[in-house]
Amino acid sequence: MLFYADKPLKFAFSKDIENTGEILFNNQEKIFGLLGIPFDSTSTYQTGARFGPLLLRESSYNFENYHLYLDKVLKATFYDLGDVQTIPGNFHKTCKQIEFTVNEVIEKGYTPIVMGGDHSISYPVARAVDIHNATVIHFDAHADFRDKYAGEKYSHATVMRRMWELNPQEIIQIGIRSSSSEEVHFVREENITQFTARDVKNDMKNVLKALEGLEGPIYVTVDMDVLDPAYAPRVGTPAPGGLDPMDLETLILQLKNKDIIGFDVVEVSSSSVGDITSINAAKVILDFLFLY
Ligand SMILES: [Mn+2]
Repeated sequence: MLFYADKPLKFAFSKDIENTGEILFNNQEKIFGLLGIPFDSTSTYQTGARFGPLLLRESSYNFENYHLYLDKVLKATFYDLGDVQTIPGNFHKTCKQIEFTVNEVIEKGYTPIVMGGDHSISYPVARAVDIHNATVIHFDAHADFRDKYAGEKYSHATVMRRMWELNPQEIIQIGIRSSSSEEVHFVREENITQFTARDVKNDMKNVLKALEGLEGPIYVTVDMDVLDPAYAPRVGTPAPGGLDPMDLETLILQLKNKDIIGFDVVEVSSSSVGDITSINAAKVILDFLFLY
């Protein structure tokens, strides 16, 4: 690589796999592999999450490699591995390619960080990561527990139901403020831990306590509509009354010292440089990386 040159279309601060040669893995530290999944064929309202990975990478150049609140320089080792090839309009074929690719990423020793894409893409990622016996932390405005949406089993609106079927240890939902009555019934029947957006606003300490007590492997899925549309208007399905970026930062930083086996950020449908939604989404990924 030229000393004063860089490839702008990889995530800021990430290592470039082509120029690094053989990657040396040891068991001492996690090495993260960033993957984009430009797929939005299940979106129902604002489409454009296929541009999420592109705009997320672009927005990532807006940040320092130093975290003021943590008083820490970014030390995490992470590689931008590029985008998974998707088949627009075909979830099933795309699903197979995502699962295959994330499996490869894991076999090579990386912990995957995935940039969606609409929320349906979290299901094949969770299959590859194997969330059986893991705790799933789900940040979202919506419960996503429908069995079917518009007659379809696989959708951004059913993704947590499909993930629940993979038998995770527990699902903890944070920021929820929109559900069907069937979903509320399901949450009660299946003892899902759910913190609404108002729970976060009125009793953040209680939410932080629940996260602090977690042991064992954890998979994290962040639907950016968890933020209020004031901060994340370019998402598939905006819902008023959401979290603010400081709430989300506090919650992500609470994942320190946890065994995170996979992390995804989805539903960014930004379409222009400097868009507030992709800026907030890039910040979520960087906050997570600052934990290492
Ligand atoms: Mn969702």
